[in-house]
This record gives sequence, structure tokens and C-alpha cells, in this order.
Amino acid sequence: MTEVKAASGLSRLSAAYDGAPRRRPSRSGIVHLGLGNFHRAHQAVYTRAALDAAMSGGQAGADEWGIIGVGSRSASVTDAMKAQDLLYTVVEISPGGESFSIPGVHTDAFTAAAEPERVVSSIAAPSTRIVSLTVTENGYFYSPRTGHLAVDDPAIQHDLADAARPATPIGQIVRGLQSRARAHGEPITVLSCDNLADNGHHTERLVKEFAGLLPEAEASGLIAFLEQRVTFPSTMVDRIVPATTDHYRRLVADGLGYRDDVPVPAEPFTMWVLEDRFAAGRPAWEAGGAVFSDEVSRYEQLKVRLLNGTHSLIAYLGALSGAATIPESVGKPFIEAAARQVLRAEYLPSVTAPRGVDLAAYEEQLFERWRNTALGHRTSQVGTDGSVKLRQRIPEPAVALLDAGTMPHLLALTTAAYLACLAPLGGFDPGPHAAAMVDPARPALARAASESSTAHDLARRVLHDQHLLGGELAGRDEFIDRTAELLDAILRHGAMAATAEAAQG
Ligand code: CS2
Repeated sequence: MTEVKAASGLSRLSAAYDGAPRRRPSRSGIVHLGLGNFHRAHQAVYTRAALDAAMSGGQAGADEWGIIGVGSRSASVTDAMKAQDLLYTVVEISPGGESFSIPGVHTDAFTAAAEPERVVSSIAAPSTRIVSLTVTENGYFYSPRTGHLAVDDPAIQHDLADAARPATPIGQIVRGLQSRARAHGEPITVLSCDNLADNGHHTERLVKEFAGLLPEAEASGLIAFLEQRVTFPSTMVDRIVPATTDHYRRLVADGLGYRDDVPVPAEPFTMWVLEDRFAAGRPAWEAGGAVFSDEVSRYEQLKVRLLNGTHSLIAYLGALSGAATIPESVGKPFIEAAARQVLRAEYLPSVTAPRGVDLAAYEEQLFERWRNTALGHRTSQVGTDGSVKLRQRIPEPAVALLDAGTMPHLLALTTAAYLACLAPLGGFDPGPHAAAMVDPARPALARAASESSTAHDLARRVLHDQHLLGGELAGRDEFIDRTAELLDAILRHGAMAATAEAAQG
């Protein structure tokens, strides 16, 4: 790695940023929960474009949309950003080369685990007008059986009991809004930017369910405040953002001559579609290409099913076939064929294209994005948290096809490949990429695997008894049986043979 000392690295990073004709925001209109790579390469970049546009137009108050970034537990990003003057580099990676940019829109950074009271006071601060979230599908604490708040979860119980130090995003938001309602009652927008169907309504429901469980003394004023002064627009977010590795740190050092410990790699493609329902203003994110639309739920379905759903199949089949990365996986002809089949025959029928979207072009663009070999997006990253991701991707399209009398063989294959990776039976070894997948359901899946002697036992335990894919599919024996058959085929003959079996119907 090119040796660039930290101190000179920092001043060069700051110089690279401040040398551009742009200023830092001086006020913090946004509190963002989830200071991960995705937020730093997506919302932060749109916010920079909005600030640049407002500043170059000389608008009063142009610099009011700085972002206070709140990490959840790990301090690695917040510490590094603080050591780097709150700056970091976005490295856009395409097969043709790299390009670099420094958004520089954060005005502070801290972790919720270390300073829970500060999350509450930041959301309550009158200067805050948007609280946004990228906390992953796993951060919403809802029950797979019902879709409602997971009231029995110890973390939610904790947050219901402790107003000052909430630990879950929903607890943090409600406690912040409670304090806001009490202190001044200024309006605010809660903006979910996670891959959840109807993410705004979903978040609104969980927030209101949590608030409804508070004792009257705590809830007083809050319920009316939520109804009258808070909005929850839905959004569709899209940009493939892999994890940071030394390779990207090296690219920054070699390309720009400074050391950045927390650069963010990202593909060139980026998209953001939002409902324009902001209670207290918003940055002009359209300056960065964001689209304000009344068709967000169509965009969201399109993306969660065609992109994310197909991505899961590519990740699990790839991992089982020894592929470390998505481009390596989709480069295998049998996986590309399965991906096209699941996308066209099983996801597409339940999707209505938003106005002006050409579905054939959308599909081609997806395959082009997945083939970006320079990006090195890992199958283990996409395969991580499958228990919460698949629940967003598979049940509705599967149930729609089953109701129409059609077996969704490739959705059953996706589920079977997930189980082969995460709950390997007997002596089956799913390989290192599956072993690297992290999942909150791993302990429950391992228990189910150890108690099962056949693929049928396992599929029944997990899909029927544990409701892995929610309540509706739990009752669809034909889907569970097909998943079990395909799992059995993977265990006996491998992923390729099982895919051939699924593809034939
Ligand atoms: C991926 C997404 O990890 C996953 O499950 O499908 O993170 C995907 O890369 C993004 O949603 C793209 O916008």
C-alpha cells in the first residue's frame, strides 16, 4: 500500500475537499440513523448535490441540511470520520476505472450505543427537520408472523421501559419524537431508506404501535403530535455498495495521494425515488437526480423483487458453487439462466411497471450491473441476513402465483439454496462463502437442522413451525414440499443439478 502518513493524509483530504468550490453545511437539518456504507454513498451524495445547487444559486439557508450521522454499535466508522474531519471518499468503480468524490455533508458523528441520550436529544432538537434511516431489514424489530412490532423482543421491551436510553431504531425515533412533542412540537419527517415494501407506511405503523404501548403519562401529546406533525414518506433506494476493503483504501491512496480509512466503494448506477411528503422542508435532492413521484410503491416492488429477490438467488446458488462474488456467480451460465427465469416468470407477474419504465431495459441494466467485476460485490454480503431479507422478497410473489395455480419453482429454489447455505444438514458442506454469511436466525436454523433427519423435516420446521417466510407461506404445503425436494436435490446432487430440476418445473 502506498505509504501516506495519517496526518498529511488528513490535511490532503481536507484540502481536496475544501479546494473544490463548495462549502460545508453549517447547520444540521438531518439526523441519520445507520452510518453505514450505503448511506454514505447514497443519501450523502444526493445531499451534497442539493447543497451545491442551493449554494451556487445563493439561496438563503442553503447550508442548513448538514447530516448528524449516528452509527449503531461499532465505532469504527464514527471514530475514523472524526479523525478525518468528518470527511471520507466515495470511490465509484466501473470496469473502465475509478472516480472519486468527497461528499462532506456530515456535521457530526457518534454511536447510539455509546450515547443513547444524544440520539433522543438530536431528534428532538428544533434544528432537526428530517430523521432518516438505513438500518437494514434487520433493524425494524417486527414479527415475521404478523408484520407488527416484535413486542416480546427484549430490545423492544428495554426501549419501552427506558425512555432515556433506547437501543432500537424504532425506540430511538419514538423517544426522540416524544421529547420533541413535549419541548416544542415542531414538525418533522421520518424517512426510511431501507429495502422494505412500503417502507414509509411500515415505519409509521411500527412507530405508532410502539407509542401506543407507552403508559398514558408518557404518551400524552405524542399520539396527536404523530398524527398532525410527522410524515413518513416512502422511498425506493438503489445503489450497489460493497463493503470497504484494503483494496479500496489503496485505490484512494494511489489515486489521490491521501490516506482514508473509511472510503466507500460504489457502482456508478444510483437511483432514489421518494414521495414528496415532507413535514418541515427537505433538501433539493432532485439536484442529484432523485425523483419525486406518486408511484413509489411500484418502484419499490420493482426493485425489491426484480433486483433484490433475484440477487438472493444469485448469491445463494453462487456461494454453493464456489463463487466469491456476484459477477463470478452470474457469469456461470446456469445461474444466469435461473436468474432470468425467476425474474421474468416469477417476480415480474406481481409487478406493475411505473410510468415510463421499460422492463426489458431494466432487466438488461440489472445484468450489466451484476456483471461489474471491478466492484467485487461478495455473495456472502448479499446472502447475509437472508432470514429478514427473503421475507420482503419471496412471500407475496410466491403466494400470488400459488393462488393462480402456478408453482413458483425458482422461488422455492431460492429458499432451498438459502437453507442449504445456512442450515446445512448432516454432512453437507456449503463451503466458505456460505459460512461467511451472517444471519440472526443462524442459531434457530442450526437447531432445526440438528433436529431434522431429512430435507422435508427441515423445510417443515423452518417454514411451517418457525414461519421463516411469514404466516401465509407457512400454510402452503405445496410450496414447502417443493422447497424440500429442491433442497434434497442440492444436498444429493449439487446446486447445478437442483437448478436444472427447478427450471424444468
Ligand atoms: C442486496 C442489496 O444485500 C442485498 O441483499 O440485494 O444490498 C442491493 O445491493 C441493494 O439493495 C442495491 O440497491
